[in-house]
Amino acid sequence: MIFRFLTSGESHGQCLNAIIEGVPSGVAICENFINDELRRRQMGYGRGGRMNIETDKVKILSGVRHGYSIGSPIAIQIENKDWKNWQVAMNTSCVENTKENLELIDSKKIVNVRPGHADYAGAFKYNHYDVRNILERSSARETAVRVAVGAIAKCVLKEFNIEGISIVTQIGNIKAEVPSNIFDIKEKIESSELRMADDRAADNIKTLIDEIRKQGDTLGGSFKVVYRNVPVGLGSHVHWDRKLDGLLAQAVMSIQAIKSVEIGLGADVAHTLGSQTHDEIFIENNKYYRKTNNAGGIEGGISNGENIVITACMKAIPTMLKPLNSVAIDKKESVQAHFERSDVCAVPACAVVAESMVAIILADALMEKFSHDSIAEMKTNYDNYLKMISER
Ligand code: EPS
Repeated sequence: MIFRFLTSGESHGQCLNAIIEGVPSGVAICENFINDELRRRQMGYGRGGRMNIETDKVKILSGVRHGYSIGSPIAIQIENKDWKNWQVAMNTSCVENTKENLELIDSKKIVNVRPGHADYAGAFKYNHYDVRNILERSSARETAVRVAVGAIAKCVLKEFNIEGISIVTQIGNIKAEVPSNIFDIKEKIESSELRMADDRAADNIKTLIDEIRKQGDTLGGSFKVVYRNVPVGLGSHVHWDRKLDGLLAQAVMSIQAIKSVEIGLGADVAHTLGSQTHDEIFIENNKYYRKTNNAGGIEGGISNGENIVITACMKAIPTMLKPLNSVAIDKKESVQAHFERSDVCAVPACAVVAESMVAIILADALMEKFSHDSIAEMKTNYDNYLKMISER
């Protein structure tokens, strides 16, 4: 990959960090835009108390000068406001061995693993008896900094007029109607607490979330991410690890709690005839076009110029007030799973995270195809390529 990044940070640690490498020089990057993206991720009906504590803001520490990338690695940081409540329990240094400190650290220790979370497998893999050492990093808090990285990828995409959107399609057993051109209703989606355009479904879902919260349970759902103006020719058919659909699926699947990722028709291809699956190609005034986009904009691992359409499903959050049967990994006893403040439903937030992950993969694919040292060089190559394919 050319657009590479690593993140660090624990959910209740001091901050989240990322170092991003590969961003071409000359890309306009401003903190306000990144902060707007961070705000979008923090919204959503069904969130827990944590979102009242955090107001995520990015600090750009390097790689950007006077609002433009300079080609060197970009370091960013998001402070955890909740850190002030965790300075003893999560300190990176040894804390004083006072009775008060020891009791506090002990009160934050978790041994009753939550089924569905990384607790159980992580405890064995990393040899921990306090699964806080696992959950602090496996927490979806990490997605805040991914959205900041995605915002920088979006700054690259903007230079090529490529833009994305996400919409929630289902929460629990309630499906929402999704209009065919969701870009036309962008404002409606952005102003909806559930990232939906279907008011009736949204009202029913809010009632459902309230009920499920009272029951001490949680909800999952699904969402769609669409990107438009993606040129034909990103990704490649020649190797498994260069296929655009494979890269997108991995990136979206890597988001906490995602259990399925589909491109275009997705799972429906299993029962759809070839004649109903493949998007016929037409020509008019020397221009190729399609009437359908069942392929979700990707054929043979290469973008085909149509919108990139991805649907993903998020499982219900495993931290539940009504706990499941589980085990204590210290005493080897049957217990109820641990509960700690959490969200009832985070599907709208997850949709924004997926938009960000898709932006990262598309920006990377664009850089692979059109070079990546400076945005000027990239644009020249891009324009030449468009001219070349239009003359064929
Ligand atoms: C999360 C648990 C909750 C969520 C958190 C993800 O955090 P806390 O334990 O502090 O209440 O709010 O999500 C975020 C903090 C976030 O920024 O999205 C978990 O266990 O995954």
